[in-house]
Amino acid sequence: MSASTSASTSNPSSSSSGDRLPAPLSLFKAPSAERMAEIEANHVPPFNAFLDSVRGCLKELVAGSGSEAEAAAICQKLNLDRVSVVVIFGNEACDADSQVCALVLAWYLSILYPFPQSGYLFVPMTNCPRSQSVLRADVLYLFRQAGVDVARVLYEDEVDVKALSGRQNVDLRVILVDHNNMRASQEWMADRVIGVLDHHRDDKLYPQTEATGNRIVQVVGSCTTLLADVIFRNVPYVLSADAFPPIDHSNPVPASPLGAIMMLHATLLLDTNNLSPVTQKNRPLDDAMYAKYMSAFRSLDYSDLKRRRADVSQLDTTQLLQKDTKYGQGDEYPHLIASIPDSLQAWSKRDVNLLPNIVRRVKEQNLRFAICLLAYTQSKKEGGKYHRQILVVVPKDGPDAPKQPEGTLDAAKLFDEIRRALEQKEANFDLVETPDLLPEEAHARGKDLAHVAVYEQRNLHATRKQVAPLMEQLLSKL
Ligand SMILES: [Mn+2]
Repeated sequence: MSASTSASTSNPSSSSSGDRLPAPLSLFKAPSAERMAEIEANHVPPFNAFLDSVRGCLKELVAGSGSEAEAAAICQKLNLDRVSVVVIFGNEACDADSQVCALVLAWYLSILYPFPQSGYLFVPMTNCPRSQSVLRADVLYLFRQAGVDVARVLYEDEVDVKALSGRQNVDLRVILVDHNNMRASQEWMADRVIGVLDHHRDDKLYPQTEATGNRIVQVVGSCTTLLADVIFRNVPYVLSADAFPPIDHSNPVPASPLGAIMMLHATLLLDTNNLSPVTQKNRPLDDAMYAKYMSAFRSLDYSDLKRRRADVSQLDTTQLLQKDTKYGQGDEYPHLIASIPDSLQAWSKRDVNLLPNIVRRVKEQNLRFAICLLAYTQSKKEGGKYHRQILVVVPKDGPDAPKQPEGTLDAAKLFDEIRRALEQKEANFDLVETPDLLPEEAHARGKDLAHVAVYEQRNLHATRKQVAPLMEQLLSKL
C-alpha cells in the first residue's frame, strides 16, 4: 500500500489515484552500491541485442493478440498495475547528436534498470520516419562503424506511441535528449516527460523534471558530452573493457563499450567542427570528455584486439596445434610444444575427441609426443584468475605408431622420463597432477591411444622458454 501511494503521488500525471506504478528513478545519478555491484558482475549487452530486446518487449506490451495478457502477467509478477515504457526522443532533426544520445542513454539506463525487473522499459527513438534515415548519411555510416544495425534502430513511424499510451498496463513516459521543447505534434505527451538532457538554451518547460533532479540542461558543444559525463561519473564500468560482452562470431562488431565511445566521440567532432578553435563551439566539459574518449578508445581498442587474438573458440584441435607451435628437432625424439590460449576444460568441451585428434596430428607429422602449454584467464564470474596447465600426450606403441629409430625408449618409458623431468623440483614448474581438468569421457576416448598426463601449473611465470630447453636437455641424455 505504501509503495503504491508513494509511486502515484510522485508521478504527476498518473491519472487514477490507486495506480501502482514503478517507483521513480534517478536517471542521471549513481545507482545504489548494491545495484552497482550487480551491474559490475555482468557484461553489458551488444547494441543489436539491446535493440532486439526492446522491440521484443514492445511487441509483448502493445502489438498483436494476447499481448494484453502478457503485459498483465508482467505487471502481476511485479505487483504493479502498469509498467513504465519510457520513450527517449531526440530532436526532429535526427542528427548524430540526437540519435546517438537516444540510443546510448536508453542502452545505459536499461543496464542500470533492466526490464522487466525494474518496471521500466527504455525505448530509444529516432524522432523521424525511417524513410528519412537516408538524409543522415553520417549517422548511417557511424552506426555501421560502431556495429549498430540500422534495421534494428527504432524510428518514430514504427512505434505507435499513442496506442502505447492507451494500453491498460502501460504507463507511457518520455525523456527528451538534445532538445528541451517538444514539437507541437508531440505536445500531448508534455506531462509525461520525466527527464531532460540537453545542451540548448533552456526553455524551462516540464518543471516536473526539476523536482526529481532528472534534468540536465547545460550549454556545451554536444549533447553527447552531457551524456558521457553522466556515464563516466556514475557507472564508468559500462564503458570499460571489463564490461565487454562475449565475442559474437556470427556478426563481428566492436564490443558495445567501444562502439559507444566511437559514437560519442564522432558526434563531438561533428558538433564542434572537429573541436575548432575558430568556431569555438566546444566548452571545457567537451574538452574534458574528448580527453576521456581518447584514453578509453585506446584501452578499449587494445583490449578488444587482444581478446580476439586470444580467441581460439573457432579453431579445431588440428588448428590449435598449428597456431603457436615449436618443434623439437632431433631424429630420435621429434616432438611439438604448442602454446594454447585456452583452458583444457573449454577445449575438451568443444572437442571431446581432443586426445585422439592430438594423437592423429602427432602421428601424421611423425613425431613421438606433444606437450600442450595452456594459459587462460578465468571469466570475471569464475574469479578472473590467470591459470596455466600442461597436457602431455605420448602415443602408445602399436602397429601404426610413429616409427622409432633403433635404440630409443618405448612410449611408456619415454612418457615416464618426460613426466619426471617436468615434475622435478629443480624444473620449478610447481605442477599438480589434475586429471579432472579433462572430463572422464575425453580420457576414455584417448585411453587406448596414448599415455596422458594433465597438470595444473602453479608457477605462472614458467612458459615454453623453460619447457623447450628442459625437453632438449632431457632428450639428449636418453
Ligand atoms: Mn545537439
